[in-house]
Amino acid sequence: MIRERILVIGASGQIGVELTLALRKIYGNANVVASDLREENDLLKGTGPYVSIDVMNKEMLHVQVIRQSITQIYLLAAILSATGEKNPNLAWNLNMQGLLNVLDIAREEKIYKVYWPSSIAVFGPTSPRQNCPQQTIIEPTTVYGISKYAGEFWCNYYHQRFGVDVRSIRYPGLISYKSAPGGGTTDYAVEIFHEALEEKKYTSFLKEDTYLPMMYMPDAIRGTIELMEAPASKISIRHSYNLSAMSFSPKEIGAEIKKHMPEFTLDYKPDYRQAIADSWPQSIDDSVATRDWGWKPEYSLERMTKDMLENLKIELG
Ligand code: NAD
Ligand code: AKB
Repeated sequence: MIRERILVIGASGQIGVELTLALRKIYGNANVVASDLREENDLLKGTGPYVSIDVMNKEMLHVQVIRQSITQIYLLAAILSATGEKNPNLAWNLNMQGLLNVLDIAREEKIYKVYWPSSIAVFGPTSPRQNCPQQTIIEPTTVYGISKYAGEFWCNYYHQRFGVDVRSIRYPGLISYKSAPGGGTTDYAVEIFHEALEEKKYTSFLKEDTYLPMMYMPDAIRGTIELMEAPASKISIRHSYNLSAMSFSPKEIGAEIKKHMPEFTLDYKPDYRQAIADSWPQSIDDSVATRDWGWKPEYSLERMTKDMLENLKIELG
């Protein structure tokens, strides 16, 4: 049996913190190496090894993979949709070169498994808006979406051509209380909870009726680990799996928060992120993930809202 040594790249980010902690529970603290360009997140400090890695520096990455005897890599470093529209070159360079560096090293060092997330941002205005299928018209209009779609093809290519066991999920917008989101269009659905508790009001940068696919972080972490632990024979999609949990609009999440905090008020001031949101589907068909490896979400809008408010209240004191 292989003794797993896992490298998480981008471990100080919104997903990275929680995924690293979850992987450490399964594989042991010492066997999950967290890495990032920025400093170690406070929640990770003292829980296991941390190394500073710039995924763009292939040589440095390669040295660390060998030195740390890495058997699996989770690549989370990326520029998200909103930041990407402000700096398209940076988004394209990091999202593409970072992935190619990891896939190349995985091939050369015979890394056992690679995880790389894609996004619902691969879909564009010509994709079906409701229950967007696994395979459909995909014409993204953001640089982030273009980079994710190209990345999906690179993952499939490295699997077909070199046998790299790379697996991927098209996450919807992720909602969490432990670590802050990093420059996406769906970030309003996290900010709204912080502002509700701190200011009792929130101004949404998306219009009230903008429906988007969303997921609570515990579901995303569980889904990621379930995909990575599934037997390779069950994985029919080597591009990236659609995954879904809930869809809601700013007005709907505001109403759900109001059930717990009647004094909460919400208004709207749409900005450049509205056009990004309008280019994405409102809901996702994830039946292929359910069929292949048994995916099933656990959190609804109601359950997530209750959990977010309870936990954030504790965090904010
Ligand atoms: P994030 O921005 O919160 O975290 C990314 C981390 O990568 C940051 O800590 C950053 O410092 C690090 N990083 C940036 N450049 C780096 C570099 N050159 N070398 C090493 N580290 C670097 O992002 P996230 O929300 O945690 O997203 C992780 C992945 O999941 C990304 O690929 C993202 O596209 C994807 N995703 C996220 C969501 C979401 O809602 N959070 C949805 C769909 C897909
Ligand atoms: C973003 O809004 O950019 C991300 C995503 C859906 O990929 N949350």
